[in-house]
Amino acid sequence: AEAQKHVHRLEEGVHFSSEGASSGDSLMDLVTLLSAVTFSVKTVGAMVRCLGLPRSAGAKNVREANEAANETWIKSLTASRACSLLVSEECEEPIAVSDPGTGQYAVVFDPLTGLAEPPTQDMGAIFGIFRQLTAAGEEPSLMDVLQPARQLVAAGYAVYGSSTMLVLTTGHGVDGFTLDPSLQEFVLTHPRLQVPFAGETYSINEGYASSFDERTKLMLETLKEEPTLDGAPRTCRYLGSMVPDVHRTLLYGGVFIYPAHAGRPMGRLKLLYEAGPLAFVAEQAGGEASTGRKPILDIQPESVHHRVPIILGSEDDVSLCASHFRTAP
Ligand code: AHM
Repeated sequence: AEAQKHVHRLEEGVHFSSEGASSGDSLMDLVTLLSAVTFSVKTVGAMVRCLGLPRSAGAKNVREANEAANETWIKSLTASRACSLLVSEECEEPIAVSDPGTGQYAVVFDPLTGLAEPPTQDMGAIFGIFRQLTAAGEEPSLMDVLQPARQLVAAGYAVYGSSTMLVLTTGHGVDGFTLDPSLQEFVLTHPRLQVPFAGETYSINEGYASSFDERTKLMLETLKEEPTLDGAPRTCRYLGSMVPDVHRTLLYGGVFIYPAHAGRPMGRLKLLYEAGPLAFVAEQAGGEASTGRKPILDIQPESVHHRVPIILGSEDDVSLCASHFRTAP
């Protein structure tokens, strides 16, 4: 019983308010959607643990794993009857939920990111929930998801690493939950997560250095030459898997960067279901996220797979990096 006192389960840990949810119905729908997200994360997490096993009942390769994860998210969100529109990184077009119930929400998600063949690194999932702009009872439209990330009602990510973690916000701070495999419950392990003001690591794929523009090259030089607030040199940490790279950055401070470069003039990461929800989490935890010129949260998506460069993490480090992009060329 003493141990049980310290176990706060997911339902008890999330901070809800009726702000942004105009009725009790929509608040209930939001809770239902978060349950569907939790179910998806548990299911995909179990599949991910079996990847690479010769006679795995689940996915056998990257393509199958992505398909299975996508199907899991679509099925559980659809079954919630709490949303009308879905945008997945795995689907070219948005999916209108044919039987939306009372659902007034649109959900954007990347069901499995960072998956490599063979599966040698930690992976993750990212999601964001918007309140639909079209009136109840009307067909959902693209406008329901083409909203700046500042309009998100909830967002979060799952890390499939040494443990499965779910980090989420409903716009009232950020909480982190760790899956207790024996209970199959998410336990509140990181309440009120706060990003340190400054950190010691930077996270960027330096392999592209020769194709960075002058500003990005200068930013990188600054990170290498300018000591941290403690006077220590910075350390580079890059897994090439965005969710664990961002998770480490949020927990310990520092900066995660995926810049534009000659091969990817808009960067690689997608605004709607990668950069936007992660930026929302970062800002809710006291960090920052910018393209260098503008907060990620203020970018108006032009399409569902719109890409943006991203600099995300500790306020001091993001500001140092972004200072290289703010002046006229
Ligand atoms: P995707 O948009 O094709 O899913 O790729 C996203 C992943 C991120 O998890 C990771 O940060 C990035 O691609 C790594 O890209 P790179 O190998 O170019 O450094």
